[in-house]
Amino acid sequence: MIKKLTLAVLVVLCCLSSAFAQAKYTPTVGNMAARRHFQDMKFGLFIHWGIYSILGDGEWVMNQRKIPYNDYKRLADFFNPQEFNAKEWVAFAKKAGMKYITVTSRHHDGFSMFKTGLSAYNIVDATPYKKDPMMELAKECEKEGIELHFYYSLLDWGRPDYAYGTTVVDGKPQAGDWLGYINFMKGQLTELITKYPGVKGIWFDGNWERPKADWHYDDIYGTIHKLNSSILIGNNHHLAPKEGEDFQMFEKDLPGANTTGFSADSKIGELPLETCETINDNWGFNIKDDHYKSTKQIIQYLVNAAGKNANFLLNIGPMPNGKIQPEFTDTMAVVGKWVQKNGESIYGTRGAVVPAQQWGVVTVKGKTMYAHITTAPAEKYIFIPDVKGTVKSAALLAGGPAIKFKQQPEGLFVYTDGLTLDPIDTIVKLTVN
Ligand code: FHN
Repeated sequence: MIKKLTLAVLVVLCCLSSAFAQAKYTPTVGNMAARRHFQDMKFGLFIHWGIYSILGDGEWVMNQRKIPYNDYKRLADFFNPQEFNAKEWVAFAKKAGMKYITVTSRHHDGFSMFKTGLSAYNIVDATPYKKDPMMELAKECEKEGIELHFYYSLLDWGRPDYAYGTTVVDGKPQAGDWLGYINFMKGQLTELITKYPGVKGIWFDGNWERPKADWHYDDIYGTIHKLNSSILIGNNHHLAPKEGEDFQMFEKDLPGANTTGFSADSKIGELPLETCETINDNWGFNIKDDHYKSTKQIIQYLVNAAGKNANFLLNIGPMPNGKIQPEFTDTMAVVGKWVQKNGESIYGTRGAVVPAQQWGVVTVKGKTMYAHITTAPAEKYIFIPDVKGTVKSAALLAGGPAIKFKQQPEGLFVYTDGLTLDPIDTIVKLTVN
């Protein structure tokens, strides 16, 4: 009798627990369309901006200089970005040819750069600025047709419920209030998605700090998708994608590479891809960092990312007054000119159709292939393996006479002798039947 009862209780419990678990994630039709659109956009602006910007030493300054949390919090008292102008930020992105912005709504220091009812430690309630730049940005993005994604840190260096530094046992940190913290995040994410117009994506970061914790992603991702099923969720956990995610991201490396050590376990999955990189060496504003990437480096990063079927999210760290430094503006104006001229070979294309070659990469849109020659070929031709269909014509995207080519079963030879190669990217446009 007791045995039968125990069995019955077990069955009920099992049913209950499966009712609580989110079923396998099936993206909606709207979500799939959003993914395609995301892939078409190709180029985005990443922005790291917070109270840490005041110290001009990157966004990890509190942690790296071992500033006690309560002392660090004082930065909020003098964060007053009077020069912030959402129009300038969005115009910067547009001029550079970027189609979306991913901005830090809350970084690891736990400071909310938006008005939240769930913590007084936010830009409206804790700073003399008293305004919400994320709202300004959201409105401006919507007006200008730029997509807005929010970066959101899972890791928090200061909140007692997160209890930074505590050990994780059986998926749960030993100190703090883990479920309370998860609920706090769900609450903030709900605010970000429901109050800010036109939000299209959430970019999580910080899982790597507690890789063994149960982050309750079923619940967190489920909450987001329930609020808006088209929202694209990505998580910078440096692992293969998890159930419920809509795109896969790579940090400071193209998909398949691992120069940073972040991507050792990032097996490339089936989702849309994105890779992020800094314009100098830092994410957040660093006053000493003048190791700026050249326009050539940035353009080639964009081209190589597209060739590997990934978006390129290029980061800037605006100054504490809200201004973008002129070095970034100058560089990106040049990049923007290039994109304006050559955008047809980037936007709306797909990559990884042909593997990257010694001379460069290939992007594809419908029946058009674009061979991007970024390194002078060793021979007087480039070879594109496994071309599907019959190639009808070849010419420089920049214009000019037809280019000689020869198609064989193993691939296509495009002859480059007689061409003046562009030191950044010589784009050969090929039409295929
Ligand atoms: O720790 C962060 C870092 O500050 C920055 O936000 C980058 C962006 O990809 N992500 C983390 C490191 O993986």
